Amino acid sequence: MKWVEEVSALTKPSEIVWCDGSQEEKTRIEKEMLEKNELIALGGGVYENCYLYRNDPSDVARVEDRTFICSKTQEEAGPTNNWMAPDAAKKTLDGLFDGVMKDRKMYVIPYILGPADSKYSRLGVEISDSPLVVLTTGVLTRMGSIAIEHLKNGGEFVRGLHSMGNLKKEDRYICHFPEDRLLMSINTNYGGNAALSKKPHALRLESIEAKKDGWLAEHMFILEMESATGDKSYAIGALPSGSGKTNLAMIKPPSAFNGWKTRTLGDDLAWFHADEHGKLKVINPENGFFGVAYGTGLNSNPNIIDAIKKNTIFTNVGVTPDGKPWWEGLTKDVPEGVIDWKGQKWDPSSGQPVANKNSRYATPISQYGPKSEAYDDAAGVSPSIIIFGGRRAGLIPLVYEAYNWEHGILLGAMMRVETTAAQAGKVGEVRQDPMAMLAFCGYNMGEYFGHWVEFGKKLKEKPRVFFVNWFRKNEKGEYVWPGFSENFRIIKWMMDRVSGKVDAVATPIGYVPKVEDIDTTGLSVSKSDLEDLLSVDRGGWLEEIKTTKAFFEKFGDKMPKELWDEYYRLEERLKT
Ligand code: GTP
Ligand code: SPV
Ligand code: MN
Repeated sequence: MKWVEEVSALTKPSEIVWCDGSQEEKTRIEKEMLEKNELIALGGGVYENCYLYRNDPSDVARVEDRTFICSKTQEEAGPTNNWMAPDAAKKTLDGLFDGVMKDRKMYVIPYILGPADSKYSRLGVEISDSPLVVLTTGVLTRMGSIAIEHLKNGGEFVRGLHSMGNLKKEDRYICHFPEDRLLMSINTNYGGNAALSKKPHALRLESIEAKKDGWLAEHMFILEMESATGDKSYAIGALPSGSGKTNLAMIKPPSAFNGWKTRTLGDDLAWFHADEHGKLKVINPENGFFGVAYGTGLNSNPNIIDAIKKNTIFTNVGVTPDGKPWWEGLTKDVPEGVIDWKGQKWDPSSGQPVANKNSRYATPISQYGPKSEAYDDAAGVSPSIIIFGGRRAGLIPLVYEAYNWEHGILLGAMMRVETTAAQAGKVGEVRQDPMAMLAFCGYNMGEYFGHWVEFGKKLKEKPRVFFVNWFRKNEKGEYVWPGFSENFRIIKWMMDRVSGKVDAVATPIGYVPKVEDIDTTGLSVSKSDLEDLLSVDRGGWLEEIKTTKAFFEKFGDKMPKELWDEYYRLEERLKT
């Protein structure tokens, strides 16, 4: 309450609103936004309690160059993070926040990350003048009274201060103060910049806590698989933003895999701990999905299509004349008279898409059909498979497996992938994105790699580590692998590896499947294409690892010896 007073003295709002997370509150905020034309009600006889919010066109993705870690020293933030000295950053931000909420309501938004009764869960409070942030946090976390109850028990909490400000790009800041467990974000209203519970709290700040307390906060999906005989197992995986986590989390096995069931626990974030028996325990800190709409349809992700027909907030999608949301991939043909994501009548000759490529839906997990019952389980689940992967038009095989835990960490740390529309800047540029955490690790990534090594020592039984690439292209620029539900064939191979049903080919980069061990029943990919997708190009890999070596060298003596050892073993195998 003291902090709320301080913030209101600084930002000078017209009113303070304490959020309780109730349905009445949600309805009231929606109504106020509708009246001000900040929300558009969707319907068309299909969508129920669904709304469209249009972000400013200059504010539709995370801005990595405006995101700062304000640790005491630059060394703590490491070479992959933008750094500002905490005092200087606070001075600038206090100036920008001074009086910024004049004539606006200030919302106090308490939330829990993780199942309410889990010992792994964490508390936060965001103060924001954005009603969109209230609605989004209401979907993505356990928000309101339930969090207040936990705060009353004296729980520590992260403070997040956010204002839409004036949306001016040059004055946009997303700042993290690890010493104070404080976040400050201004002049943006886009998801991951403004809804501070998500990337700023659950990853950037908690990754630092996780390092201190011996756990890991990761950018990963969590998937449950159940065989025809009722055996359940779990896979978690890191693919960079806009590279397939949500789709893999919601995968529906192809018809050839009769009897197999898949269910979702989480699509973006995973926190892992080792329990007292040395067992890996993973929870999803979130309570909903903030998924990419563009490209999502019955062909790619049939599981989500029903869930997003109610209680969903869409951002930056198009809208049909009868009030349905629309984006490329939802249906085959563009609807007549569609309005584009900027609110203009779409011009087919413009060459511009109807929906923004980073358009999204925010949907509660509770109303999603194939959710795992374990999503709200305080104890978490124990995955036997860890997947790393990303978008690469060439070189990286469809799938390969690490030789051991340390080698698995190397696979994650070596990740070089193409950028997507999820972050502002150039799309399709290959860059190093270790564990899909480049933009989300709140401290020196050399130490982060070392922490992965240490964490592994706590596990009695380590998950197997795999690397995937669904995005290899042929000379014509087409994807060779059909992807989406067909990816289950590869997951099935991973399960067969874990249970020892199949052996594999040892190559310099790791184990690669024998072509005959990938179930291709009903698949259109030819045997020679599959052989191609699984081939290892030594020359190309030697080039690849040169770039990685230069990247690793940036971390100097923070880079763990175990990873260098694995790196040199890999280099040696490739050369000989
Ligand atoms: P963030 O929410 O930004 O972290 O992204 P994400 O990793 O959850 O990615 P998502 O599953 O939303 O996929 C992003 C884009 O990749 C979408 O346009 C998908 O259609 C596309 N995509 C996902 N899986 C596949 C696949 O197996 N093959 C192909 N070709 N495209 C895919
Ligand atoms: C991502 O970019 O990885 C997302 C969307 O999941 S956001 O939460 O906006 O970062
Ligand atoms: Mn993400």
